[in-house]
Amino acid sequence: MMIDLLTQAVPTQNERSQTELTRRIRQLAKEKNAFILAHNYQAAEVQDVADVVGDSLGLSLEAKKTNADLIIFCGVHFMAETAKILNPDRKVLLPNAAAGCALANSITPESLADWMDRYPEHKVVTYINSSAEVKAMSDICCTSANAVSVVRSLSSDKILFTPDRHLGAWVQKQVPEIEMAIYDGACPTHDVLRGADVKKVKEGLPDAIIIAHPECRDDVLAIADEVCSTTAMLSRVEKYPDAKTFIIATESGMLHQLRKKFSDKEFIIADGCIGCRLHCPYMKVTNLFDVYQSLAKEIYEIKLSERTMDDARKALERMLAVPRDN
Ligand code: CIZ
Ligand code: SF4
Repeated sequence: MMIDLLTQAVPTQNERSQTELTRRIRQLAKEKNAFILAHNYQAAEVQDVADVVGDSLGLSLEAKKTNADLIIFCGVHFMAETAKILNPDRKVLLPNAAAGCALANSITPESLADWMDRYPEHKVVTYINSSAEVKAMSDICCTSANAVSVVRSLSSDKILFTPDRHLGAWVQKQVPEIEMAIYDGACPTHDVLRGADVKKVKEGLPDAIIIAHPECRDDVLAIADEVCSTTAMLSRVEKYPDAKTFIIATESGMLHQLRKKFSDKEFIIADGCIGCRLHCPYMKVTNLFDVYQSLAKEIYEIKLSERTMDDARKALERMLAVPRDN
């Protein structure tokens, strides 16, 4: 049966409709006892083939609960690594090996060591968008869903926050009593969006509610009605039962879950141009055929040293003990 599936079609792009690929992926996932996770920023058809869609924290927790033999992580490399660290005995696959993350790549173990030398008294809080090696050097991890609570949970008035400078600055505003040194990385997808772009979209939609991700620049966050992680965006919409239109300042893939959940509301991407700037090339590199191949050939397996996994797991588990902010 398995051989049939592999030799039979693996058809060309034209022959293969998304519906047919989706059917085959689901069939193969059942045969192989595989669990498919997709991040909120993935292409709509990849989100739709998954067992669960969510943010990196929620998906890693889902991965912890499953007893599937294979975990297929449709997202970027650091997310699949996180799932592997939390599930060291399972086979975790990333469907497209080119799915990196410019923000995670902006910090290396060497550059973190350099910052740690400059701030020797500071506790290191590292955003989940980072490599396993960088997590392993950190005191604790955080996501956009728990960053403020994580910083507050430490018994330290000096924090080195890495690698996202916009998320760091947003946290600092909420904890002015803590001295924060903030690394200078940023997500290029969010960083190109300016407050002026969002204001222009809002001018045409004066009643719209603006929801922004904390990886955005502070001029965007300053005009947002809500600032939160992607998964929290789904619940923030419920705070505005009378609002019809929402301007969303994050990667465009997020609109798919919002539109599915709230079919009576309108969601507009904050640069006013779907597929233009708020489009992460790393998140969108994965397509349905990659997911199919990943399952069929069991590629690309995440492999990490035991030592790195053990150290990174300590930073992740400290974070998991802290409740979400949003
Ligand atoms: O943590 C994640 O999943 C990211 C990168 C975005 C978000 O805030 O959900
Ligand atoms: Fe990395 Fe930014 Fe893409 Fe997220 S949106 S995966 S932070 S480059």
